[in-house]
Amino acid sequence: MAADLAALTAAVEAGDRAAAAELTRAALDEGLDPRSVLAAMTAAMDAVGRRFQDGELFVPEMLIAARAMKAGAAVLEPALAAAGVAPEFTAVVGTVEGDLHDIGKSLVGMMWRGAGLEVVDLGVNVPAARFVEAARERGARLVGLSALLTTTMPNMRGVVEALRASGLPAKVVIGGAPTTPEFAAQVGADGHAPDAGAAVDLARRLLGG
Ligand code: B12
Repeated sequence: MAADLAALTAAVEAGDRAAAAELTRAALDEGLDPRSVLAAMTAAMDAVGRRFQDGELFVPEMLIAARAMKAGAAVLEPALAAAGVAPEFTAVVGTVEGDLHDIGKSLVGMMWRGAGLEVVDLGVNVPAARFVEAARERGARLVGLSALLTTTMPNMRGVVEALRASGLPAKVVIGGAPTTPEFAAQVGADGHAPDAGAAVDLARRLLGG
C-alpha cells in the first residue's frame, strides 16, 4: 500500500482500523516523518469531534474512530520512540478520575517517549492516590494529567494537591481540550500544553532539557 496521509485521515474518520494501521505502516515505510503521520490522524479526530458537536454522528461512531486511531497509533509508537534517546527522566501520565478519554493522553505519552522520557501510562479514570503512588514508586520527575470533560477538570486540583502534600519533587502538567493555562495556574499545576507537540516543549522546559 502506498503512503497517503489524506487516506489515513479518511480511514481514521471512517473508523477503519485495518486501513488506519496499514496506511500508517506504509507512511513509515516510505520514510515520512512520524509527526506528520500523527497529525493526519489527529486531524481526523478533530473532524469527528466537530461532526459530533454538529449532531452528524454519535458516540458509537466516535468510539469506532477512536479505535481506528489507536490501531494507527500502535504502529506509529515505536517510530516516535525511536526518535528519542535513552530515558533520563520518568514521567507518569493518566486521565483523571471520572474521565474515560485516553487518546490525547496516550499521544502525549507517545510524544514524551519520543522525546526520550520513560513513560508510565496509568490509563484512564485514575484516582489522585494512584498518581501519587506511581510517582513515588517510579521516582517520576513529571506527572501529566489529562481531562476532556468540563465535569472532570476539577478533579485535577485534587491530584495536584495530593502530589504537593506527598512532598515528591515531580512537576505536574495538565492538558486536554477544555483546559487552559489559566486553569492550570488556578489548580496549582506547573504548566499546561494545548497539544502533544507543545507537551514535549513543556516537559523539556520543566526538566531543564
Ligand atoms: C473520542 C471521543 C470520545 C470517545 C473516547 C474514546 C477514547 N478511547 O478516548 C468516547 C466515545 C468513549 C467518548 C465518550 C464521551 N464523551 Co467524548 N469525545 C471524543 C472526541 C470526539 C475526541 C477526543 C479525542 O480523542 N481527541 C483527539 C485528541 C488527540 O485530542 P485531545 O484529547 O484534546 O488531546 C490533545 C490535547 O488536548 C493535549 N492533551 C491531552 N491530554 C493531555 C495531557 C497533558 C499532560 C498535556 C500536557 C496535554 C494533553 O494533547 C493531546 C494531543 O495533541 C471529543 C471531541 C474533541 N474533538 O475533543 C469528544 C468530547 C470530549 N466528548 C464529550 C462527551 C460529552 C462525552 C460523553 C459524556 C458522551 C456521552 N454522552 O456519553 C462520554 C464521556 C465518557 C467519560 N466518562 O469519559 C464532549 C465533552 C464536552 C464537555 N464540555 O465536557 C466532547 C468535547 C464532544 C463534544 N463536542 O461535545 N468520547
